[in-house]
Amino acid sequence: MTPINDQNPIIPIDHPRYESLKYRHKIIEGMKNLIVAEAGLIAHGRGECFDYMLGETTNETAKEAIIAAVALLLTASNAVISVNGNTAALCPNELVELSEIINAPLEINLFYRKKGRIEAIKNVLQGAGAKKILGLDERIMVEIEELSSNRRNVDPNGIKIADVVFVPLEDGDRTEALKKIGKIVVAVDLNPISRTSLWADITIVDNFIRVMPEMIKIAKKLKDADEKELINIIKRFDNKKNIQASLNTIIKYTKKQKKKLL
Ligand code: PTJ
Repeated sequence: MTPINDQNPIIPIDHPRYESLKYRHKIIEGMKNLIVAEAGLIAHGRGECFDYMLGETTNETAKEAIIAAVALLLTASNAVISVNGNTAALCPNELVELSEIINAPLEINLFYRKKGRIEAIKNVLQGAGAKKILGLDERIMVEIEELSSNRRNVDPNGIKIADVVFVPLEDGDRTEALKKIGKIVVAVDLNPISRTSLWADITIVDNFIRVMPEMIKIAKKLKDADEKELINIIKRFDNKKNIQASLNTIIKYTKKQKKKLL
């Protein structure tokens, strides 16, 4: 069996954890290429831990949140997709495709502003076909005063004027700040009790790598739906109940694993 080599990750496809290792190595490679922050590796590991406890599948609860999220993004006047290092390394093609289908621009917004990262992320998105990327021109950026981290610097044509902001894989401060300035927030976070999850209007508790293809599929389906139908989907969705259901999934899954030990 070919070993997993950190320098040249050749992961045997019959490895029981092939998928998980494949994405782990995308994050490692991303860090070497400046796309991912060093802390992005830790964030990814934290996500993996919750994914284990959710059974590493997109369950019905997550699907409900995904449908509501897409409906919300499609009804927005100015939706924007916020891109950080981890999301750019994991699913650049899907970010570009979703952005085109829902007509929401991609804005690079980073917590760790190491020199060269914006450029590296821009390149990976352009390589995936992105034609327009916001958050690139330092000279025009404006500040969100409610936020003290680097994420306060936003594009005047993107997050600043957006009514709905999609923040996959996020740190809690910003979601709270975005809520305080009246934005509607859609989050993807495997941790159902993170501050982001609790503050967001719609929280998709699932792995970003599974969420993106599912969102694209649903967006293609709902794109031509009439607004009334989309609004009904949004109205029927209850984020608190959905998060509770995700926590129940973790409890059930853990109990099932426990029983296997008896
Ligand atoms: O690229 P930057 O500089 O903007 O930095 C990005 C990171 C991710 C490093 C930064 O935002 C950060 O430190 O985030 P946190 O506070 O670690 O939060 C990340 C959240 O995403 C955690 O709750 C993780 O459980 C969750 N998470 C990690 N990987 C995934 C995930 N959720 C969904 N899908 C994943 N693949």
